[in-house]
Amino acid sequence: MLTNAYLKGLYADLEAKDPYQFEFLQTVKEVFESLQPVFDQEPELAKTGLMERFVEPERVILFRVPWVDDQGNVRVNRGYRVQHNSSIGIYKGGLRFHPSVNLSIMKFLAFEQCFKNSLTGLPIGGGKGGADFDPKGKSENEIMVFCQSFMTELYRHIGQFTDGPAGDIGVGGREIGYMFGQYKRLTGYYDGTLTGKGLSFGGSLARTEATGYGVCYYAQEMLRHKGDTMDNKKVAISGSGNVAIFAAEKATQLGAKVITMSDSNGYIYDESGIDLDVMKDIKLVKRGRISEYADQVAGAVYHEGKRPWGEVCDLAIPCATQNELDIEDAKTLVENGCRIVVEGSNMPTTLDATEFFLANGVFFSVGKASNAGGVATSAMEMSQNSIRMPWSFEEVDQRLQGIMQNIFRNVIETAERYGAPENLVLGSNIAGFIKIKDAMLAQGVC
Ligand code: NDP
Ligand code: 2IT
Repeated sequence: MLTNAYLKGLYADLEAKDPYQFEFLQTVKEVFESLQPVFDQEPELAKTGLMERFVEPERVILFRVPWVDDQGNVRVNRGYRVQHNSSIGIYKGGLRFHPSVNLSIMKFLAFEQCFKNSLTGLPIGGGKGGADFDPKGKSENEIMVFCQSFMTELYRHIGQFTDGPAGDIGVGGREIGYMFGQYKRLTGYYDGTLTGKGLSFGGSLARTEATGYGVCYYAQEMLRHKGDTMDNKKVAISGSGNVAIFAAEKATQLGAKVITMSDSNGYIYDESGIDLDVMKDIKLVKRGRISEYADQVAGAVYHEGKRPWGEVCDLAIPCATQNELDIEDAKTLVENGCRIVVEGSNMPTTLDATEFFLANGVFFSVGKASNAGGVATSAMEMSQNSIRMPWSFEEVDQRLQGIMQNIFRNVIETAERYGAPENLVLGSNIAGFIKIKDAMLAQGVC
């Protein structure tokens, strides 16, 4: 609950100004609730106008994306780039192509990205972008044409010293390739502005795997903190995209059994553990639907229109989208004995479900900490591009593990220091915030 008068007042102002920006208001509320001990201890912070500035993006770019489909029809989508905060580094964050994209979703993602990027310990500020374009059912040519049109406006707002986009939902290696090609053509620069590039043109080894692997490295730290390991754990994962697939791969390598994965149509349950070769073939090669898994693997069951949270598991790792785990799901998970929830997607858990987990002793990590391995590896891709020297898979993976371990240590120690031991929500938000606060104060009113 918001009790600090300054934060409460500011939240009320935001709510009055943008009552329909539900996702943005949701993340601000979660963050403000966490930051209360800081503002209670340092009331003079209120006089700096710090939070009034921090909740406003430094810049929002909203643009038209016209393109021509295979039938010759002119189509128009909305493109966005929210350059939220550059106090600790260039704006950095992914691009999402999904029909649900709107200003609220872009702002929530950009705001979360600031905390996440700060937690990595690397010099990156926060941004996010995308379009309300639906890649599903589009031909290869339509995807390329859309990406080129999107970049034809975006290129003037980005750069290795200003703003570095990457992938997110609906944007993977294929789309980054098309966007990089167009960026290079328009600017003449061959540089590290875009990350998640193909390995033959400046991409980093282990970037594809990094978010999912990082989530599991973080889960490993959480388990270690409890004197436990991944070995023999039953893991429920949602999603079957980039984050979900590589979270499932690393969890399996660490000895766990992944029993569920999903897409927006339903989920599959595989008692004997997901066969990742089959899953990758369906999702990464054929771009098919998850229901096909049950047709190919004996014993697997497909549940149409349902989410996986009703299955008995030790760990739940949501890796699909925002608000995909609600209060009813949270109650079911707890009832079924799930004690650890590690967010792979951004803000998958609703606020009341988050509160329920914390109140019921679930060790719960917010995505801005546990999924930070993706953006951290993007920053490593930029480093390799700058020094014009690629690192080996092992080197990047080692650094990624170190970064995830450091984030966990920072988060758990911060939670302890602010009187909320093991509250990883509070620990993540405060730890991410402190570096940004110090930088913003040092740089004056700007
Ligand atoms: P992908 O597009 O590769 O995969 C997204 C997955 O989530 C698909 O299985 C998709 O199913 C499912 N999904 C998307 N929207 C919905 C919805 N509304 N309801 C149910 N399922 C849905 O994206 P990523 O794996 O890259 O991203 C997943 C999450 O992780 C996002 O929250 C993203 O912001 C976050 N993230 C991604 C990072 C990255 O490096 N890629 C880094 C950090 C966080 P379908 O195919 O049916 O749409
Ligand atoms: O949410 C995220 O952190 C991402 N989509 C990755 C951002 C990046 O710049 O790699």
